[in-house]
Amino acid sequence: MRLLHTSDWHLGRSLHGLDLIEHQEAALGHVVAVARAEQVDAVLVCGDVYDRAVPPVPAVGVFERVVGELASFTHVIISSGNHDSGIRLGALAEHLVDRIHIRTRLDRLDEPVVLVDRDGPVLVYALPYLDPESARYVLGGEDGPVPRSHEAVLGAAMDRVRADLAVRRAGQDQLLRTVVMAHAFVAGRERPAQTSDSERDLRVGGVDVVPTDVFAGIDYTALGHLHGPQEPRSADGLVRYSGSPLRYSFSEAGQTKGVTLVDLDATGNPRVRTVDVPQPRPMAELRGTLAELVGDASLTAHEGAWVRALVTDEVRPDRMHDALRARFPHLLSAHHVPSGSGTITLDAAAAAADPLDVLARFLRDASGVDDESALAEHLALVREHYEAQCREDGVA
Ligand SMILES: [Mn+2]
Repeated sequence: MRLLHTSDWHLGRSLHGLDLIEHQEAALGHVVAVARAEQVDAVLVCGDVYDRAVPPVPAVGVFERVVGELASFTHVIISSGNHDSGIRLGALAEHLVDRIHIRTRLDRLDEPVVLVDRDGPVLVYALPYLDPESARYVLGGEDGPVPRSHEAVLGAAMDRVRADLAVRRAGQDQLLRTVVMAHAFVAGRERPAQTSDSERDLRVGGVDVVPTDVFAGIDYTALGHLHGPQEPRSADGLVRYSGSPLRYSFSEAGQTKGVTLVDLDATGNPRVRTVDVPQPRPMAELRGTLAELVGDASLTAHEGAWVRALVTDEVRPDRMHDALRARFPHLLSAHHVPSGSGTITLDAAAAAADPLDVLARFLRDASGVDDESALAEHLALVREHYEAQCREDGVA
């Protein structure tokens, strides 16, 4: 059985103010062509179909065209990510027949899509993104809700998957091959994950990282969330991120973007290869004085790229943007970062981590309060409201 694994389309996303929808449609057109040429049995889309809960109209149009085209020759299995609104993405999903399978509901996550080839069935459990705060109640048993963590809710979901598998496997000798789709921050025990700036933090709800062990016993685990393709180390079965089809931040400038093709043999052994998706433009982050950036001959290669410029002059040069744009017409962002200055740029602060940590640092610095327990009280209140708002916005 041959599967095409992709994720994190982020339809409707812009890049430093640049609307990417045409590039997204072109990239997904390429994905459709790969699926057709490789005669895949199914395309797996592992969450973050859209960039936000209420996507712009052109993004919905691209989704409809791409999925419609895929469904004309193969199965499409779609699950929701942390950027998607499960309810909106999953509208009518219960009434779809035939080749389009959209899985966004927590109460049915243990019902697999069953694909069949000459070697027998493959069960695809497409888990929607699980928000720890709400999922812990749905997935709890007689003992009450499961702990409020990504590992706990995903672990509970996988317990349900294994229970379903046990029932299906009981009393039959046909081998049941298994695939799980999930959207989470998963890491192997010894290998740090490679993150990018365009992934929205999952720290809301506690520790974000989920160990690969939760997917033990599954032949192939198709992940979404991290935008760089990678394989977290796993004791058994193969666990893999396909990565996004396009670069969505300058931190991804060096990543090769594509899709993953998975061949499951008769025993469920997966063999993977990647197919690159052509990118609309190269991307480059350039650092130097304005004179270097506009004059250095070695930068000629980047003139056609989407450029982020970090200008290191001691004093902010006049008409910095105009000068840069004259050389790099596709300049997307330019910042003045005087060398040797100790200031934290907004980018560095934002990338630092948990937005609540950033706020805590600010409160400590700005209020001069050194009573940590008073601070903790404020922060608990802020966390409560922040997380409630995230849930309401459908971003967590
Ligand atoms: Mn994503």
